[in-house]
Amino acid sequence: MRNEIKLKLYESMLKIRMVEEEIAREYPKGEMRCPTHLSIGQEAVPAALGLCVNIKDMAISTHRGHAHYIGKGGNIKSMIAEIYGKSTGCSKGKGGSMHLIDNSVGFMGTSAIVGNSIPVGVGLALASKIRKTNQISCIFFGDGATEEGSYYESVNFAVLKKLPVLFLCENNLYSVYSPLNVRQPEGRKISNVAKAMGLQVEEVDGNNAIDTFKSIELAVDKIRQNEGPQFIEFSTYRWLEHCGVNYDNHIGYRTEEEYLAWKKQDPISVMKDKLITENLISEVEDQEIITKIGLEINEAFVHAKESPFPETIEAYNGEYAI
Ligand SMILES: Cc1ncc(C[n+]2csc(CCOP(=O)(O)OP(=O)(O)O)c2C)c(N)n1
Ligand SMILES: [Mg+2]
Repeated sequence: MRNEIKLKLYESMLKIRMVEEEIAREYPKGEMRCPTHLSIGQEAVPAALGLCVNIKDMAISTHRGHAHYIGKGGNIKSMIAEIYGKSTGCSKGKGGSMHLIDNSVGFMGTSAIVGNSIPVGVGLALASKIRKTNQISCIFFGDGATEEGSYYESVNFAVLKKLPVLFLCENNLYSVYSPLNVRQPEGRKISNVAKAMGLQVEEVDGNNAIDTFKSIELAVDKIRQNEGPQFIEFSTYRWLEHCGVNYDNHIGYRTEEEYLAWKKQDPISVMKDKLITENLISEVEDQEIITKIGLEINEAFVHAKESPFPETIEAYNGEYAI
């Protein structure tokens, strides 16, 4: 893996983390009037995906979609304005945090309904195949979404038609407050079910950004070689509450020990240590990157706060910013 890619991967993860940390700081002021689901701790997969595909390739995501949008090359200004419900937002202020869409970077939408963006992603791949556009469709979803009927129908259709789809399952062990072991039979792996349905599958440590990158790069390559849809299950962990910006380990559905064990494998700190050990970055350079990203984020929040809300009449206009 080229050094330049390692640095880009680190910078992209950092950007995702810093944007969400700023959202977490500003959210309690009550100016972002939509539920928000953060991906802090889960930055490696979205950052890696963005570096393995082209801007014209398509991605589709879920209620937890900020990271995916930023990773895919999304515009931070447009995203923050959207979360503030402003007309300059990527969905013209009508969608909020859970409904981000931006055709200019191949980000085809996110949805609050668990599992319902999966068939849309498969449909996008079918369109790409029929139109011979060579775009691949990347579908982000959580472990919980694999319990939805739409997931099975979508996988079946993608395999049947050998569509250019990359299924990216971010298994963070929880669906809201329910751990996997109260939802799925013990010992049955999500990736094994996917394999049984005809997908080529990989299981990857989603906290290891380099392994994550390599697995996605390989899967994308296979899709481009017309080997059919690919599936990767990433193990990962969200650090904050399911919906909102707080820590919630004290409420009892998971333990502090479990959280700390995952936090120790923080994909960003691990990557930074690696870059320092390999002499690819110094502490000073790291600080420069942090300052640069910080300025960009600051600008985005100022822009969002200064932007107007959409006109009332816009509520009846079904067009999005595409
Ligand atoms: C069809 C449907 N059922 C239930 C919900 C409520 N809900 C919102 S997010 C969520 C958890 C989804 O878990 P997972 O797919 O693992 O994603 P994660 O939140 O862990 O990223 C649930 C059950 C919903 N939005 N839609
Ligand atoms: Mg989950």
